[in-house]
Amino acid sequence: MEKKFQQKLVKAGILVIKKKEILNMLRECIVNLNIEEIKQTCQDALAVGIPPVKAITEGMAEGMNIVGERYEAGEYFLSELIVAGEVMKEGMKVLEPHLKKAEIKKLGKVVLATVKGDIHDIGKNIVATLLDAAGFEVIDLGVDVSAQQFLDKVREVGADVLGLSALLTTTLLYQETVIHNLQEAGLRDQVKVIVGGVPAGPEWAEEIGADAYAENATEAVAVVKQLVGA
Ligand code: B1M
Repeated sequence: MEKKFQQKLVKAGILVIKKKEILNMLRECIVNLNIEEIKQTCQDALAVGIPPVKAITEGMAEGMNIVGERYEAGEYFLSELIVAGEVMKEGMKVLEPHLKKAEIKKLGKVVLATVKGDIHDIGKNIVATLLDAAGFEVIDLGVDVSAQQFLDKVREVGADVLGLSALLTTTLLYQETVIHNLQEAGLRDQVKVIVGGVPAGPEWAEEIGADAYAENATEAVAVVKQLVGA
């Protein structure tokens, strides 16, 4: 084998290992609540060519899952959940500007929020960011949003899609309430509804009369595109 070619292979191999290492480091920064190093690690990820979406979904978000498991196991407490959320948000500050943005927003309008009683917004924010980057106009209403607020905004902006995020088994039920209220208000036929969040699933979406479910943010973009026929 030609020496130059061999060297290229070695370089490529090293780069693959480096990328894996940095994805692990991103995960570890979240798990170890390492707010000092998260920004630099995100910058390192970009420097070695890890796409920002991958750094979010296969790095930091994986760390969040581990934090959740530790919380469930009684190894972490609420304070750790809060700090993990802050560490992830710091990382997002570095990665978000590097997500490629579609120049013209013409795919459709999406009203999105976390439902009433629920203040988890990290996953919902990622969904919003990726939809925005894919060319949707995203109207993010934030967290703890009531059915009335959803309805008002859908009416006001003529939304094509309504996105309901819920992370708690208790607040999951509120997704159904919003859909019910849309029906009552005669708006259900005008807007497609997508639901998401850890306790949701395709069966749940079907049960409550949503049009779609997505497990993660990248899937959400694909699903919302389908919903608007893009
Ligand atoms: Co909370 N929390 N939390 N928490 N928290 C969970 C959800 C929990 C599973 C932890 C656990 O026990 N393992 C548990 C829920 C249990 C249950 O209901 N079955 C829980 C609990 C119990 C609580 C409190 C009740 C704790 C307490 O006070 N005793 C409390 C509730 C507060 C409230 O909302 N009223 C609470 C509070 C918090 C913090 C504020 C401290 C913090 C949130 C900070 C913030 O969001 N700004 C927090 C955190 C960080 C978590 C975990 C650890 C991580 C959530 C997260 O950000 N994940 C979480 C455990 C876990 O999920 N494994 C947990 C990373 C994020 C990228 O993923 O949010 O799943 P995720 O979003 C994904 C997908 O779900 C999907 O795409 C996203 C990106 O890929 N997706 C959508 C989300 N929304 C979508 C919408 C879509 C489509 C896809 O279309 C519209």
